[in-house]
Amino acid sequence: MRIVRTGAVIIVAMAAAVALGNAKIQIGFTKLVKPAEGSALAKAGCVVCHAKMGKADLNPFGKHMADAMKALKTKELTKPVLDKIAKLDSDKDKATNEQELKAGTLPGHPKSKPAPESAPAK
Ligand SMILES: [Ca+2]
Repeated sequence: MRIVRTGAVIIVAMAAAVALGNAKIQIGFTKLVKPAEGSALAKAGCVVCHAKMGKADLNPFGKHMADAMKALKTKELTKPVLDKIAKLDSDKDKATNEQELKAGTLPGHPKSKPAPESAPAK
């Protein structure tokens, strides 16, 4: 019984640590990207990088970000991390991550993308 309880405490503590780590990344993201108020990006929260709210699974943008953080040997979301993945199109919707972040759309979800009229006029 005691072992089960200790195991449960460890699992809860680990989940809290993961949630805190993600919150730190999310705060860093908001500071760096400054998503426009009311945009899909501002409202998305965890879903910017995760497949679903409250789930550990990363979407394609989250995976690229995690790879970039690993390559740069950091556990924090920094500008060099964002710069490293700026030119990628993580969700393959023909808009780069940088374009999506500027437009306030979700770079990890192909159904969320900048409106075509936001492209520069010729
Ligand atoms: Ca995209």
